[in-house]
Amino acid sequence: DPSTVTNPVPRFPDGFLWGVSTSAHQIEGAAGTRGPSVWDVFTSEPGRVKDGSTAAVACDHYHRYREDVALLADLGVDAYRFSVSWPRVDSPGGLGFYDRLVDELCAAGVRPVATLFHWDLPVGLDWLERDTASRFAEYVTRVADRLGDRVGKWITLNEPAEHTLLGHALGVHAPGRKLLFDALPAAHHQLLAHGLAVRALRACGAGDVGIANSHGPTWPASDDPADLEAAEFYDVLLNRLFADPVLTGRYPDGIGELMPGDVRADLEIIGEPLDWYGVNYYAPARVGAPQGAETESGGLALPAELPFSVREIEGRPLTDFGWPVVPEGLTELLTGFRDRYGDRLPPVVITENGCSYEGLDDQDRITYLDGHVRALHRALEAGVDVRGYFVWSLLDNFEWAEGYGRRFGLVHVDFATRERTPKASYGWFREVLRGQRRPPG
Ligand code: GBH
Repeated sequence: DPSTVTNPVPRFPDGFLWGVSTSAHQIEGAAGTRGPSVWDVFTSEPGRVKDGSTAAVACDHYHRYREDVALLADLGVDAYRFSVSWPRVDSPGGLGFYDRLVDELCAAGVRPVATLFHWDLPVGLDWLERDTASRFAEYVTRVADRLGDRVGKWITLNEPAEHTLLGHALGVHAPGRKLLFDALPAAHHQLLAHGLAVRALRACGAGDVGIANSHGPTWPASDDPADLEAAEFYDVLLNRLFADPVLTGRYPDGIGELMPGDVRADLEIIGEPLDWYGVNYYAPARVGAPQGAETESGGLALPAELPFSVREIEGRPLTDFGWPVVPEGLTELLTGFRDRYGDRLPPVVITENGCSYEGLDDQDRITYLDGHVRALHRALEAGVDVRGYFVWSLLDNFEWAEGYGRRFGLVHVDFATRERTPKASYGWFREVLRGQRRPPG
């Protein structure tokens, strides 16, 4: 029986939050009332998404949310992280869907954790415009007014780093801009939106507010000064540019000067203290000096003119996506955060961790998740205050520019019939959760 845990994962503290994550655009489909998002436009343009697919139906979660909540209840998670679609909320009656979803979750005893932005910006808005930050805060108030009596835990933004890099600098995600360093204002405006949203949530009485930032350790390609410098720059750009202002109210040296507007006043808003800090972890990056040519990392082409190049991490198994499997990178990342940010780091929740593999008997996914849960426990033993762990993802779903070709789910989705089938990893996770609840001894 693949779901039998022969060597049970170590016991996490009481109250540790176990969950799974999804996002609106990747699972819901466009049914019901929902205006278009930048992702609807992007996927309608030829050549943008690998298999030419769109998320018009995706997992049809909009119609099947009851079935999906039943899967969550049967899995035995404490919490479910979903995202609220801004263009849906902007449409008449759109909030009703989340009302029903949240009621269903509460009835099933699963705590709703709501992400307020997971890349599906309403058409007509633009993160290069400062005003989008205030518009976000208004939208957040509308959501919190309606759901705040039942949603206790909030995430302002998902991965502004990826949304800036992939969507605005490299153009491989919506809105498809290739601005390289001119994309930085999109980062600043998202960070400002984060800070304004924290204040808006607090004004609505919300007490448990965080963000979900993507992070991974940066490993220099060698001790050569040119490699060390390139790796340091990459780390500033992808990790610290998003963690420093949120946790310390400051940009890393040299970054504030590149940002638009009155950055000092904005940083006071961006640095609004959080109740917890969400980390999405997938893999470390091996980074060296530029190589005078395009480099490829995990399926992503990086232009030659960037001041760094991304190299292969050797000697590791790769997921179907080509990402290396490095569980101890999670321990390293978290102890590194604790050392860097000290008392300014609030309790940490792993808001995403997972991998793409084919097949229902997904032993590779079990190995990946098992390794990362153990690595997380080692961070806890090393004194990092970790409060939760969410697997990406509950369902196979619309994997952005990869379309339906990458499967991250604990539950398989047949995209012809939308039929759900739990994989071996679903059974494994259920056993882990049962083990955590067993009385000690
Ligand atoms: C997340 O982004 C998204 O939040 C989610 O919507 C998405 O479905 C999920 O991940 C899976 O892609 O250096 O080659 O090892 C993930 C962003 C992508 C950042 C992988 C780190 C490491 C690639 N991450 N990347 S590699």
